[in-house]
Amino acid sequence: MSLYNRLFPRGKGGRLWVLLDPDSLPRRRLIQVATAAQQDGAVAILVGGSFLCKDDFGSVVRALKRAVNLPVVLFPGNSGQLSRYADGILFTSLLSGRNPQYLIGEQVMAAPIIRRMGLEAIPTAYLLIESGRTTSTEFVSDTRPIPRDKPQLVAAHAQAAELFGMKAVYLEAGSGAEQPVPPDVVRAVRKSVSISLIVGGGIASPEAAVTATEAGADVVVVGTAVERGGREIIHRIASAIKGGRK
Ligand code: 1GP
Repeated sequence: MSLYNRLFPRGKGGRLWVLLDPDSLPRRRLIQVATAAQQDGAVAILVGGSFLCKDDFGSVVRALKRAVNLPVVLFPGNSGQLSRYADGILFTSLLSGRNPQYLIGEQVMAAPIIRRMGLEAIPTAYLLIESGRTTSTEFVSDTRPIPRDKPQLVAAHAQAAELFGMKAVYLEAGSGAEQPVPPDVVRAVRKSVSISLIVGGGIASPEAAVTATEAGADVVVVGTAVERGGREIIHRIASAIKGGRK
């Protein structure tokens, strides 16, 4: 089965992916969190970050892959975050921005390497939504997020992604965002496109995850809350959103 079909099984919404930033925790803790995530109901592990300082990305991915049976998927902040040990990659383009480096430049650098590694790439529109303060993604990418009170503008970006043939949209408030993506933005995108919908950034409670899911997210991504809160939060969020929209 393709990675895409494993990540987005038909008719099954309400799925939790856990994002691990290799810089945020010692490797031993990353493995513990990934193992706990698997036991507690997460269905995939994303690995990456907009700003990484350590130089052991590949070996972290390999260690995670050895530790869990879940798909381990690259979510790279740039073309340096690649590893053949992953199951595949969210091949993102920062469509909300107007910086050519993150629209196409990093992707051109990465494409031959991804091909050589044999990684399945899932073409994904990455849309940064304003969330209350400057996030690392905003600063590092030197792009402006889309205003959070403009759902139709966000939806237009998602429609452009679908017309390009992309398979998923990732609505991103930014890691540790003060405010997650507003539900009316998620709803507007859900109504406008039929491609898979991923929502992340600032989701730190079962309630916030349910709000995103009810608004139409197929997948909720949680990183910071898992790093801070440990396994209990994984179990609570995964249970709360299981089964998707009510
Ligand atoms: C960040 O969407 C992810 O790229 C997850 O965000 O760390 O705020 O959960 P958090």
